[in-house]
Amino acid sequence: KEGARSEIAASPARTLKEDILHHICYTLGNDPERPNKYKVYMGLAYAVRDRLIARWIKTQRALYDHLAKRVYFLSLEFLPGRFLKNYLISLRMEEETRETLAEMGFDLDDLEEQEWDAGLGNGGLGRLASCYMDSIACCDLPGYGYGIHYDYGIFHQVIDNGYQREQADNWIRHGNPWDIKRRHYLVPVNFNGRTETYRDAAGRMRVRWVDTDLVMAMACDILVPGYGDDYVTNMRLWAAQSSREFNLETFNQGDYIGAVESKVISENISKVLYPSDEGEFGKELRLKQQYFFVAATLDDILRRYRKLQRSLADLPNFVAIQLNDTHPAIAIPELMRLLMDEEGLGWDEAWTICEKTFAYTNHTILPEALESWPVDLIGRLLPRHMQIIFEINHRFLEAVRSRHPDDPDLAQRVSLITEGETKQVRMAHLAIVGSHTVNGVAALHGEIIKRHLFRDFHRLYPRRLQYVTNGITPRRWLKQVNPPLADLITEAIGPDWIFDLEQLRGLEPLAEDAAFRQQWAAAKRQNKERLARYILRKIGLGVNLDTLFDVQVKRIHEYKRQLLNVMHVITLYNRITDHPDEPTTPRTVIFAGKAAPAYHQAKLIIKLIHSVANTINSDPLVNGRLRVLFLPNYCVSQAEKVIPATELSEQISTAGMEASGTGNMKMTLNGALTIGTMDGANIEIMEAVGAENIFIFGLSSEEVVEKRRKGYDPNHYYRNDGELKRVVDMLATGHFSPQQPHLFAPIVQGLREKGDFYMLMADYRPYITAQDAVDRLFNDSDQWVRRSILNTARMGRFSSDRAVMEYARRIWHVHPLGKEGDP
Ligand code: DL6
Repeated sequence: KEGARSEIAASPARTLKEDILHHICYTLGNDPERPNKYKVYMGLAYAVRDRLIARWIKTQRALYDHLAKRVYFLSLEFLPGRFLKNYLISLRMEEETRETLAEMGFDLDDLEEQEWDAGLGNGGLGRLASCYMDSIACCDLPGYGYGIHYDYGIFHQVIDNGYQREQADNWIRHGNPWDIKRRHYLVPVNFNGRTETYRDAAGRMRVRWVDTDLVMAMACDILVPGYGDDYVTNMRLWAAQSSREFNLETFNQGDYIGAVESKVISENISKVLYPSDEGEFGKELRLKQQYFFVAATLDDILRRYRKLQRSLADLPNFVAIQLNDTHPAIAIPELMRLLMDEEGLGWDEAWTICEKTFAYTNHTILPEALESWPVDLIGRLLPRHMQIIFEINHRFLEAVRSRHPDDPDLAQRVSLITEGETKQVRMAHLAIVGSHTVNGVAALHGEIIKRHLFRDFHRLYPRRLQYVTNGITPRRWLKQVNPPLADLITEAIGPDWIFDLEQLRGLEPLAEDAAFRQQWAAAKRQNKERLARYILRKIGLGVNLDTLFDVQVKRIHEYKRQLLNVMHVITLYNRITDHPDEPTTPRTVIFAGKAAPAYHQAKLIIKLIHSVANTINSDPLVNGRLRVLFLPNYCVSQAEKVIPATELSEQISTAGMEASGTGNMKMTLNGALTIGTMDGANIEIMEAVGAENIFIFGLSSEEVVEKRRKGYDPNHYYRNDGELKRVVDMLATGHFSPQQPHLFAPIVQGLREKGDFYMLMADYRPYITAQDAVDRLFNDSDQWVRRSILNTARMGRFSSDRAVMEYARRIWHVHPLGKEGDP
């Protein structure tokens, strides 16, 4: 086979400039003598893609030669952001490209802005999936991502009079040069219909799914390169296409348009990403999306596996499937269906294969985000799967009852199906029962799922529940986004940190070096300047570079407590206006984030931030010492500008509620100091950087639980803390909304009358005290920078390379290509 293969050159014979012009001419069909930004961006993109494709083909050939076990990462969301710079860095072409573009009269940073973010995810979960794809490629792991090629990604947020408005994000309207569309490769996916039993040729009773509606899944590949070598893998994103078959009856009755219409409707499946990470259950289209991408993916996996000509019993030795949350959990009954109905295996054999193949990651403990689907809906859309789920449940509960006769309620608690009027399938229970490993995403989260969320399952399967602390890719989140700091680090300790982040430890001694501290501070200053220019461009607001850049950027959610941050801002405002002549630590408080379109309280918080900002920014007494701003349309490319400039990273969720967080890691890696609660990965960040280099405050997760159990009284804090009372009263009396004095009443009610579920009132004073300590430290700039260096130096553990290698060793049992013999 080797001999028959044609050699593929990693780079075309043409120079980069010739290549760009070639693509402008022959791919875009434009005159290369008159290039503009868009054409040059597209020409460059195609030139880069050529180089990636060559490497991708080589990688895939090598994988086949090595008969490697592969991991398939199934995720309903990926949040890659922009590709161009990331690809250039991976191919180590950035310098060459800058020079070539300069020669042609263009600037790379400027050109990069031509690219629309690929926003195919809501936030943390999708961005994590993209970091893991990067690390899978960088660690040479045989792995692929699988998801949906949405036409519309996460909505574009605009702010109108302080209110969030959503606009459609048609990210591919100008075409996407990075997509490799496999138009000929269409996988059939069935819906609806009914099941029937029949006897096969051997006389065995079998089940088949018939009279279905057909939709086709078209494969679109987006390449994912490693760093500085030839390894390239891909995400395969499925786009829905109507089947070629018409509804013949309608067609023959002369209703041609009607027949076409029903075909076209099926293409809606991949139209739009659901813009919320929770609460979309019951929406038929969402379940359709889940099954659509799962069915196409499993078809693809088995097609590839069949080429190996091995028995199906061997599948788990060659295939690992990771379920990124429960969104793809319908894969479990789908694999059962394929193995039994299509391949003729018996139940036990098929179930053993499933259990050994799947693993499931839980990303949330919020009850409202735990998926459950009405039995009726699954029964209608996927009748065969509903039968299989019932059977899984039946066998599982029988085993539970016989093993635990002492606990008669246990079966009901762990059942895959809820009792009650509308029976629901609990997808997390399905995922746990059908997987060999279930993992949380940080140490605390791992404990919480074992002790609370999935306690019964932990008892049933004592070794199944684990955790792998999340990680972030150092290529994008330091090298790419922060050139001044990355260059300084490379100058100081060499470039190996880019693929071995633990090397950052080498910076520790330099924290004591005054000259290095100065260079470190200068790099931060450059990033602050860049962000200040961006802020001016986006919202027309000037910011003072000598102020502390205090940043909270993430989805807007009550548990993330942007409101607590606002309460601190109002406290600072009151102090300044009470004592205008007293010196204060000047701050620029920056917010950004999207609220789910139907999440009214979160949207009201966005309005509140704007109202408070308007009042403070226009008060002459404040005189530039405090500025508050909200950057519209938070997305990956915006994060890339904000994070390197951050000095204070706000990670202030109610303890026990943030599964991990990854923004916390990105900011710390870029030299920010954290103010945060003992929540998610904050705890491990504290352990890594040292408690003296981080500002930790507030209730622990056990204290939160204990307080709720004992009966929490938020008004106790209101009555006993003068500053807090004043802040809450200002919200209640319309201080920031004089035209509509009751505008923020729902926020006050949440705090005072509805039980303050997220415990802002209890954490207010500890938070303010921690913020006061921040102020003091920021005034000692030498100490601040020293700690900033130590924070970065100790972040090695939070690389996504470490995380995926943990998955590879402990969960997937896959090896880097060429290292199959390694333990
Ligand atoms: O694990 C990635 C990320 C965590 O860092 C966040 O703490 C967590 O909130 C987020 N979870 C989601 C919820 N999705 N679901 N289901 O995005 O996951």
